[in-house]
Amino acid sequence: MKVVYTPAHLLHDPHSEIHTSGTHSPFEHIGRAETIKETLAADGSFSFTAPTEWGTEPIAAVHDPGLLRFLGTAWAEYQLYMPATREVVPDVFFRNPLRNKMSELGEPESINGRLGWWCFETTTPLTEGTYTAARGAVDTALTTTQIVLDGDRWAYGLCRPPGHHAATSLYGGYCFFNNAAIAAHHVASTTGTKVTVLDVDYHHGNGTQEIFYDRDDVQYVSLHGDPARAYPFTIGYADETGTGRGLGSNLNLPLPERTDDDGFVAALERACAAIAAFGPSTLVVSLGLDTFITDPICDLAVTTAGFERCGALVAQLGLPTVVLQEGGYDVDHLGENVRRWLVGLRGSAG
Ligand code: OKP
Ligand code: ZN
Repeated sequence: MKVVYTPAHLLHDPHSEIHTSGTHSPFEHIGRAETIKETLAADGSFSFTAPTEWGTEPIAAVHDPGLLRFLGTAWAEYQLYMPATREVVPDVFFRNPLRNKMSELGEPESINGRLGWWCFETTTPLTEGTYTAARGAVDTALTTTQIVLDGDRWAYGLCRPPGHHAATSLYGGYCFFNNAAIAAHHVASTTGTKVTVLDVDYHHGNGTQEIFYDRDDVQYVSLHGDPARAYPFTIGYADETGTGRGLGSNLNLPLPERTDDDGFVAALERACAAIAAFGPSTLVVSLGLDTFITDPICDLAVTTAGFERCGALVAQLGLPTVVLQEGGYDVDHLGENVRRWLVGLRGSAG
């Protein structure tokens, strides 16, 4: 199986994150991608390749061009206002009720105002190299997709930073550009065929859902911690099934606390049945390993053996499969959990 990796992710290197109302070392850090790379390299059966450059066009096909522009210049602009800041985070967010009964406002002018306009939460710092790293993750996703479009049965893109919380016009949740959505749109738009994004990360992929919510050519299916208790709290409920032409092509399967291997696999079986009914040409998997039993910020109880079962179940769909990295924060087990999921997927096919 081919693995797409770029060291560009090392340029996104925040030193702190706001966590439980205090500061904490970031859960989403460079060591995550490095341990995955090292574990897959040590296995010996994965072949590594670097991404090619895809430019901004496939990003602008999915995201607001304003978001793309903002992320490209925000760190440098902030330095003019407040130099020598390592992490740039908003201190005010635009919320609709602020301007209740008033005319709609566009993007504000000042850098602080714009941060709160394009970002939706506090745990996604911009650093000097963040934009380059985020562009690298998109290139990784698209190169992995191309490998599958060119005929490989599956491929794995070691995307970092992750992507599934990034919406059309918002970044947040450790995500800047929605790698999986950009990949899925690329397949749908260049082949004219249907695509499914299967999201098995612990967190609901609010960005991916929002991007495809009114479309019938891209299905979004997600297993995640119930937003009644889990991030992102205001989206990811079972009654969100799509709108307009997209009605029926969005499936959320919220899961209770401590869901174990059997519970997760049972939900994944439901997901796979819905995918088979939709009939996509291609599957894009948003692969998060933060459903793991000892993940520091999540509360499900999937084991390493469970991840292999999940990969094997997804393989039974018999679809060309683009696997893209999302979350997973128990770094001591992350590499092995990814490896086992991919071993399950490829089975004895090598
Ligand atoms: C990204 B992905 C801990 C709370 C973190 C953001 C979670 C983003 C998860 N300080 N909030 O879906 O794994
Ligand atoms: Zn997650």
